[in-house]
Amino acid sequence: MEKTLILIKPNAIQRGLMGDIVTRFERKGLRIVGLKMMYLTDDLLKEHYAHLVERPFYPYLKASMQVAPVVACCLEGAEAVETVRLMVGVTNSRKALPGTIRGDFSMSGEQNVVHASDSIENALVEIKRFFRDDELFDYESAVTHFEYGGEESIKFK
Ligand code: FUP
Repeated sequence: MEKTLILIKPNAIQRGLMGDIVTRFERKGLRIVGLKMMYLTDDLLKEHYAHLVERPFYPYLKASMQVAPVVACCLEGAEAVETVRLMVGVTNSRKALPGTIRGDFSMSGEQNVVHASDSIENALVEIKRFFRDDELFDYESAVTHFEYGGEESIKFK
Protein backbone atom coordinates (compact mmCIF):
# COMPACT_ATOMS: atom_id res chain seq x y z
CA MET A 1 0.00 0.00 0.00
CA GLU A 2 1.10 3.57 -0.68
CA LYS A 3 2.30 5.87 2.09
CA THR A 4 2.09 9.66 2.40
CA LEU A 5 3.13 12.30 4.90
CA ILE A 6 1.05 14.95 6.59
CA LEU A 7 2.08 17.66 9.03
CA ILE A 8 -0.53 19.07 11.37
CA LYS A 9 0.69 22.67 11.51
CA PRO A 10 1.26 24.79 14.63
CA ASN A 11 -1.90 26.83 13.95
CA ALA A 12 -3.97 23.63 14.12
CA ILE A 13 -2.20 22.51 17.31
CA GLN A 14 -2.88 25.93 18.88
CA ARG A 15 -6.53 25.83 17.83
CA GLY A 16 -7.09 22.36 19.27
CA LEU A 17 -7.77 20.73 15.90
CA MET A 18 -5.22 17.92 16.13
CA GLY A 19 -7.74 15.28 17.14
CA ASP A 20 -10.32 16.35 14.53
CA ILE A 21 -7.73 16.17 11.77
CA VAL A 22 -6.37 12.76 12.79
CA THR A 23 -9.94 11.50 13.13
CA ARG A 24 -10.77 12.50 9.54
CA PHE A 25 -8.01 10.29 8.19
CA GLU A 26 -8.85 7.42 10.54
CA ARG A 27 -12.54 7.54 9.61
CA LYS A 28 -11.64 7.52 5.93
CA GLY A 29 -9.80 4.24 6.41
CA LEU A 30 -6.24 5.49 6.07
CA ARG A 31 -3.97 3.62 8.46
CA ILE A 32 -1.69 5.61 10.77
CA VAL A 33 1.74 3.98 10.51
CA GLY A 34 3.81 6.78 12.09
CA LEU A 35 2.96 9.65 14.43
CA LYS A 36 5.09 12.13 16.35
CA MET A 37 5.23 15.68 17.69
CA MET A 38 8.30 17.76 16.96
CA TYR A 39 9.67 21.27 16.52
CA LEU A 40 10.87 22.11 13.02
CA THR A 41 14.47 23.37 12.95
CA ASP A 42 15.58 26.08 10.51
CA ASP A 43 17.40 23.47 8.40
CA LEU A 44 14.53 21.00 8.30
CA LEU A 45 12.07 23.71 7.32
CA LYS A 46 14.36 25.07 4.61
CA GLU A 47 14.69 21.57 3.17
CA HIS A 48 10.96 20.91 3.39
CA TYR A 49 9.98 24.21 1.76
CA ALA A 50 13.02 24.47 -0.57
CA HIS A 51 10.69 25.42 -3.44
CA LEU A 52 9.49 28.46 -1.45
CA VAL A 53 12.61 29.74 0.33
CA GLU A 54 13.11 32.59 -2.16
CA ARG A 55 9.48 33.70 -2.07
CA PRO A 56 8.68 36.98 -0.26
CA PHE A 57 6.27 35.26 2.13
CA TYR A 58 8.84 32.68 3.33
CA PRO A 59 9.74 34.58 6.55
CA TYR A 60 6.05 34.56 7.51
CA LEU A 61 5.69 30.91 6.61
CA LYS A 62 8.84 30.05 8.59
CA ALA A 63 7.64 31.91 11.68
CA SER A 64 4.22 30.28 11.48
CA MET A 65 5.74 26.80 11.22
CA GLN A 66 8.04 27.28 14.25
CA VAL A 67 5.73 29.00 16.72
CA ALA A 68 4.63 25.66 18.21
CA PRO A 69 5.36 21.98 17.46
CA VAL A 70 3.92 20.15 14.48
CA VAL A 71 2.54 16.63 14.46
CA ALA A 72 4.02 14.53 11.68
CA CYS A 73 1.91 11.60 10.56
CA CYS A 74 2.56 8.88 8.02
CA LEU A 75 -0.63 7.48 6.50
CA GLU A 76 -1.01 4.31 4.46
CA GLY A 77 -3.70 3.21 2.02
CA ALA A 78 -4.53 2.59 -1.63
CA GLU A 79 -3.56 5.70 -3.63
CA ALA A 80 -2.93 7.44 -0.32
CA VAL A 81 -1.06 10.46 -1.77
CA GLU A 82 -3.88 11.52 -4.10
CA THR A 83 -6.63 10.64 -1.64
CA VAL A 84 -5.07 12.68 1.17
CA ARG A 85 -4.47 15.69 -1.11
CA LEU A 86 -8.14 15.59 -2.08
CA MET A 87 -9.14 15.44 1.59
CA VAL A 88 -6.86 18.38 2.45
CA GLY A 89 -8.04 20.74 -0.32
CA VAL A 90 -6.25 23.54 -2.20
CA THR A 91 -3.56 25.73 -0.59
CA ASN A 92 -5.76 28.80 -0.05
CA SER A 93 -8.28 27.58 2.49
CA ARG A 94 -10.81 30.22 1.44
CA LYS A 95 -10.99 28.50 -1.95
CA ALA A 96 -10.83 24.97 -0.55
CA LEU A 97 -14.11 23.12 -0.98
CA PRO A 98 -16.38 22.55 2.02
CA GLY A 99 -15.81 19.00 3.20
CA THR A 100 -12.06 19.29 2.80
CA ILE A 101 -9.92 19.82 5.90
CA ARG A 102 -8.72 23.28 4.83
CA GLY A 103 -12.21 24.12 3.54
CA ASP A 104 -13.80 23.24 6.87
CA PHE A 105 -11.20 24.44 9.36
CA SER A 106 -9.42 27.49 7.96
CA MET A 107 -9.85 30.93 6.38
CA SER A 108 -6.18 31.32 5.44
CA GLY A 109 -3.69 30.55 2.69
CA GLU A 110 -0.80 30.50 5.16
CA GLN A 111 -2.40 29.19 8.35
CA ASN A 112 -3.95 26.34 6.44
CA VAL A 113 -3.79 23.73 9.22
CA VAL A 114 -2.17 20.85 7.38
CA HIS A 115 0.57 19.92 4.91
CA ALA A 116 0.28 16.85 2.67
CA SER A 117 2.78 15.36 0.20
CA ASP A 118 1.87 16.33 -3.36
CA SER A 119 3.29 13.38 -5.31
CA ILE A 120 4.38 9.79 -4.76
CA GLU A 121 8.04 10.80 -5.27
CA ASN A 122 7.81 13.65 -2.75
CA ALA A 123 5.98 11.44 -0.26
CA LEU A 124 8.91 9.00 -0.25
CA VAL A 125 11.37 11.86 0.36
CA GLU A 126 9.19 13.56 2.99
CA ILE A 127 8.51 10.37 4.97
CA LYS A 128 12.29 9.81 5.20
CA ARG A 129 12.73 13.47 6.21
CA PHE A 130 10.45 13.12 9.21
CA PHE A 131 10.63 9.47 10.26
CA ARG A 132 13.43 7.00 10.90
CA ASP A 133 12.71 3.46 9.69
CA ASP A 134 12.13 2.27 13.27
CA GLU A 135 9.48 4.96 13.80
CA LEU A 136 7.25 3.50 11.07
CA PHE A 137 5.04 0.53 11.90
CA ASP A 138 3.98 -2.30 9.64
CA TYR A 139 1.01 -4.02 11.25
CA GLU A 140 -1.96 -6.08 10.18
CA SER A 141 -5.32 -4.34 10.04
CA ALA A 142 -8.18 -6.47 11.32
CA VAL A 143 -10.67 -4.72 9.04
CA THR A 144 -8.86 -4.54 5.66
CA HIS A 145 -11.46 -6.90 4.16
CA PHE A 146 -14.19 -4.44 5.05
CA GLU A 147 -12.26 -1.42 3.79
CA TYR A 148 -11.27 -2.72 0.34
CA GLY A 149 -12.84 -5.06 -2.20
CA GLY A 150 -11.13 -8.30 -3.19
CA GLU A 151 -9.80 -6.95 -6.49
CA GLU A 152 -8.51 -3.76 -4.80
CA SER A 153 -6.73 -5.78 -2.11
CA ILE A 154 -4.71 -7.50 -4.83
CA LYS A 155 -4.18 -4.38 -6.97
CA PHE A 156 -3.03 -2.12 -4.14
CA LYS A 157 -1.28 -4.73 -2.00
P1 FUP B 1 0.55 23.07 -0.47
O1 FUP B 1 1.19 21.93 -1.23
O2 FUP B 1 -0.92 23.21 -0.77
O3 FUP B 1 0.84 23.05 1.01
O4 FUP B 1 1.18 24.41 -1.09
P2 FUP B 1 2.67 24.93 -1.29
O5 FUP B 1 3.71 23.86 -1.17
O6 FUP B 1 2.67 25.75 -2.54
O7 FUP B 1 2.85 25.96 -0.09
C1 FUP B 1 3.32 25.55 1.15
C2 FUP B 1 2.86 26.52 2.19
O8 FUP B 1 3.35 27.84 1.92
C3 FUP B 1 1.36 26.68 2.24
F1 FUP B 1 0.76 25.70 2.91
C4 FUP B 1 1.21 28.03 2.87
C5 FUP B 1 2.41 28.80 2.37
N1 FUP B 1 2.08 29.71 1.26
C6 FUP B 1 1.81 31.05 1.57
O9 FUP B 1 1.86 31.44 2.73
N2 FUP B 1 1.51 31.89 0.54
C7 FUP B 1 1.45 31.48 -0.76
O10 FUP B 1 1.17 32.30 -1.66
C8 FUP B 1 1.72 30.13 -1.06
C9 FUP B 1 2.03 29.26 -0.03
